[in-house]
Order: sequence, then C-alpha cells, then structure tokens
Amino acid sequence: MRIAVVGATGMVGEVMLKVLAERNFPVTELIPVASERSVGKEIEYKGKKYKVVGMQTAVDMKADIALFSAGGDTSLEWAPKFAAAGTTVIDNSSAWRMDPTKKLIVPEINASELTAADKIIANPNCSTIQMVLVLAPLHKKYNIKRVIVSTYQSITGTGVKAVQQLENEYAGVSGEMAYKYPIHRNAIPQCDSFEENGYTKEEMKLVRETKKILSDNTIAVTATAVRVPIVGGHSEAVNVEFSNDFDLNEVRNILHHTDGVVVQDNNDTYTYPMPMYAQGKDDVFVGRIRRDESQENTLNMWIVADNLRKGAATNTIQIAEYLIAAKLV
Ligand code: 2RA
Repeated sequence: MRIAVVGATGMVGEVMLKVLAERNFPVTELIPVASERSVGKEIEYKGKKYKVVGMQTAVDMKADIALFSAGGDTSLEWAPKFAAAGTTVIDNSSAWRMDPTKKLIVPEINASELTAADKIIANPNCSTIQMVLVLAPLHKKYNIKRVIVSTYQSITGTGVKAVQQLENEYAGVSGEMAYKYPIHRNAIPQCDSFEENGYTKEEMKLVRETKKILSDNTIAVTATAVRVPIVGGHSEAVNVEFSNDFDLNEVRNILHHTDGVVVQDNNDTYTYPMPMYAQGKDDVFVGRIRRDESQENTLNMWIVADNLRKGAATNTIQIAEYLIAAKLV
C-alpha cells in the first residue's frame, strides 16, 4: 500500500508513523507530507530515511490511503484534492466529522458503515473515541438516555506548544503560552474556543459526535472539558442514565468482552485506570464502575486512554486496516 502521512512532522503524525511500524502495516511506499517549510526534511521509518514532500506533490503521487493530521483548514482544502486523485483520506481534524455525507468511524463500533465510495473518512475527536468505545456495548444492552461527562485532558491534546509551556513553567522560565493561563499546578476549564451557547468546541464535539457514532439523536449528552497538566492521556468521569436497569457484574462482563476495552476495577487492590498507565497503549481503560445511588438505572465510570494513540493515530490506522481487510481500497 502506498501510504501518505499528512502532518508527518507533527505530534500525531509522529505517533502514526510509530503505530504503522508497530502494527507492521503493509506499507510498500511511504509518503511523508507536511507544510512547505518542512519540505525536504528527512524522517525515518523502519530504518529507512524518507524526504518530506509538499501537498501537491503528494496528491500527484496518488497514494492509496492518506492519513491526515494537519488541522481543519488544510484538510478542507486538500482532502478533496487527494480524494479526486483516487486516494482514500482518513482525517483527524474536526473538518468533516459532522458533515452528513461523511462517515465518523470508531472501527469497533461502526466500521461496517464504510463503503468503497467513502473517499474522505472522519476520525472522531480523541475524547469522544474513548468514551463511545465504552458506551456503545452498554447502549446496545440497556439503551442510554443521558450522558454527563467531565474530562481531564492531557496537554498533548493541544500539541507541542502546550508541552513546552508546561516544561517552561516547571523550570521557572517564561516562554510562548499555549493557554491563557499557566497550566503548572492548575486546571483550565477551557479546551478549544467557546461557542455561542457557552460550551467549548471540545465539549460540543463530545455532544455531537457521540450521537452520530451511536446513530441515536435521542441520547442526551452534556460535557465539561478541562485541561490538566499531565501528558499520558485523557481521563473522563462519565455518568450514564439508561432506560433499563443493569447488573454491575454484567456491565463489567460486557466491557471485559468488548474489543479495545480493558476493565481495571478493583477497590481492594486500588486498581483503576490512570494516564501514567495508559500512556503508550492502544486500549481504552475503564474502572471505578459503580451505581449512581442518587438516581435509578444510572452508572458512574472512569475512562482513560492515550489521546495520541487510540484517541488519534491508532484509531486512524485501524480504520485503514479495516479498509484493506474489507477490500474497500
Ligand atoms: C484536545 N481533543 O485534546 C483535542 C484535540 N486533540 O485539545
């Protein structure tokens, strides 16, 4: 497979290259793509050096699949050009996620929706992916009425500038700010910009994308997204109200048998998910599973995943693996 990685020099792009190699993805030719200022730079993949090329050069090389992580504006401009050249695009930005003509895919949930006609496929937001992977089997069994989610998001979700800001604050030196406020010894209740309704874009991604991926607009979702000074992954406190009652052991058993989900839930051994454990792994970890005693048919959970892996790079590559296995590319 001729594979283009668009945004190859960025944080997610670098993880995509790592995961492609780890999973021994069938890459016959790699096309690292980045903005003009990075053209000519060398990147290494499986011990071989490749020169970064520009967007139009990459379009002309007619990759089979292009894995995009280059921001919404770049995707809006260039994904259609790759698609017109016959390349199937899997995009990590929010540009196409809510487009009614585009599929929003978490392979374990809805890859079967994909057809060969899908030339631009949207990868969901990282905080959405980890939540819906856990919610999907429970929705099927108990029917979700409402979700309340509070997130505790890693600074890696913002990118290199945020990681550098935290390192500078640790070192007590001033530098470029990714956030309006210091992130060291702080929690910032704002991920991305605000919308008219007072919610942030990040919070509304959780609301809108969850309904689309679960194909159920009746699900009520509300979210609060908070940035915290950690790097290993995103954590989420999730409260779910079902139409029907549930058995806690049955919930744990359903999740234990869900592909991509690992249950870490034992108070006696202080076993619960944490970003320091999830970092570098592709699974979504769920624990602190307990009944919400304040309301019937309602469950509390704690969900953690590496936002750069299952939240971005790995989910993208799993979509590509599905396309190949289903002979859709
Ligand atoms: C964030 N989910 O964490 C967003 C984009 N990666 O900032």
